[in-house]
Amino acid sequence: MARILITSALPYINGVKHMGNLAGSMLPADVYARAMRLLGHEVLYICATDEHGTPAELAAQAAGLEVAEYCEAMHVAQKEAGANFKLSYDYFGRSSAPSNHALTQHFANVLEEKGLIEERTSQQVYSNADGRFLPDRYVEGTCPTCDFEKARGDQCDNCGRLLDPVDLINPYSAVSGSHDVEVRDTNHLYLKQSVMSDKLRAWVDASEGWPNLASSIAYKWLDEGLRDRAITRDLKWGIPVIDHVGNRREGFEEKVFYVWFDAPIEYIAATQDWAEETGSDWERWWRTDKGANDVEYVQFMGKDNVAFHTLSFPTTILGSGEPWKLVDRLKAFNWVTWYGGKFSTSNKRGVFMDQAIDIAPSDYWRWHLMANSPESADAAFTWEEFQLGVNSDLANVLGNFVNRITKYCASKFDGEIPEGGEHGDAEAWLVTELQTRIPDLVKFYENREFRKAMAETRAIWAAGNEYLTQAAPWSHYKTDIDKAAVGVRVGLNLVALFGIIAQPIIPDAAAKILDAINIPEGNRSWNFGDAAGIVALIDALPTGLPIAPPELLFTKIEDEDVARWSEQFGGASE
Ligand code: B3M
Ligand code: ZN
Repeated sequence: MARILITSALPYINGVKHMGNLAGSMLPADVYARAMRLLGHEVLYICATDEHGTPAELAAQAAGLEVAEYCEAMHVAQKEAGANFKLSYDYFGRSSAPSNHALTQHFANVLEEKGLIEERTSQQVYSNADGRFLPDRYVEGTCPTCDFEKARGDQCDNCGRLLDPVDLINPYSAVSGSHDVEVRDTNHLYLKQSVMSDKLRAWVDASEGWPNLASSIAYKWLDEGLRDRAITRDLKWGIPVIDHVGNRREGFEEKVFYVWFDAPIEYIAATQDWAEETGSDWERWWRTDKGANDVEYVQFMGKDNVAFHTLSFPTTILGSGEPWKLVDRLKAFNWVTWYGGKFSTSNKRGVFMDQAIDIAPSDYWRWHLMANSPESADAAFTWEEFQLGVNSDLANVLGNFVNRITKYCASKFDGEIPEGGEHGDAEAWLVTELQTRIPDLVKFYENREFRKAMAETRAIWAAGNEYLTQAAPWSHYKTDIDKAAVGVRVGLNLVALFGIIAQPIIPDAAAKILDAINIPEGNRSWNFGDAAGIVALIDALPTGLPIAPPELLFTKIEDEDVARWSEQFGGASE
């Protein structure tokens, strides 16, 4: 069994995330973590809120709160939103935690010793109206690449290009809107990524199991030539820059580290906090000299985060010369769009995690977002598809199967798994189906091919319905009760199997199903065995085991619901 470290990109602190954010990092990481645990692997799934930088300060200002207070409140809100969606983090930390301060400062000092950080004078946008430097998102203007007029100082939302605020054409202050800005000299620390170029390329060349989306982004940046990047900012909120004796570095008393420098380090710092809280050992997950060589480290993220995870963070890790664990597999996602356009809070387009949970149970969202995962291209969310997926896959295919067979058993076989009868053609057909489909399902999960895993899950559920049509216990009941008993017994074994394979995706419904047919917690893992094991699987439950139909599993989504939600949150009608 393997040891698998999983991280999903740290949700930024400036608000509860929308469903596209959920679908592009945290949810697939959770589904993968659950599947790997079921397969018996030792899994550690770490996430945290990403709390520094200009968006945090701007959002706090808008909320009329001190930034520390704001972050505290939003961390709690995001943690709760994650819990509502059943995200099974082993630890959900904060990048503002003391552990991350210490580790970030450690990395900066080590990198400077190695000659990879140097202090340089640089030009920054200064606002006369605001009396301050304007880092990153504090300044907006026209993108030099695509002419988009509302590009932010750190990144153009239109073409995706990473920017330096001084690159912007016609810049203005995002704080006051003032155009009275000028470029002034100020000192910052620079991370010399350019020096690491060859090492990074060799590492990317050697990587395995990255989807094309991830490696092509890494190569694009390497081919263009890596630029050295400032890793400090003129801000108050953040991790202070210190010297070797722990005082604030001279000339940096008003500066902190750049959010993207400290955020990925939080993956490690959060693991330290987890270890502290649970009395575990963090080093065996992160230090290759302390056992982390055996760890398979998998990262999940949206495509806009790939450059930071394939180039910047690896520069920190590799550049330190210390034995830290690097990512092994990197799963990157495209966007979930809202009817082909952007999610927008201000225009009431799209659903955010805190609203979504009031609309429908988390299982519905989890199923829909995973079945339509933006793996190879952007995927449009629509209420109509949401309705269709929930009604047909969950309610009709899975829900009906479970209800039909458990109710029939309750009414005709005293609610106990019946004995008697022999397997025949229908069972032989079923076994052949399962013997190819179950190993495929496991393989898709192992390869993190989520759409395929969801399609296979659905196909297995559908095979159950086909089996019942063939076995038709209700038509044999009066003439050959043993034959009916076989159909009911095998059907109930399928109920168990369907619940067991549903666990990573729809954990609540899966638990209801497995509870209803009294499957002990210890017997819910994925020990499918080989071909012979799969033969045994369809008749594994002890006869006489009491079962009951579960309470209602899925409520269908009506057309009126779709109409109401479209009006409230945007939809086709706009
Ligand atoms: N906070 C994701 C974002 O909000 C960013 C990820 C950090 S991962 C270390 O764009
Ligand atoms: Zn642009």
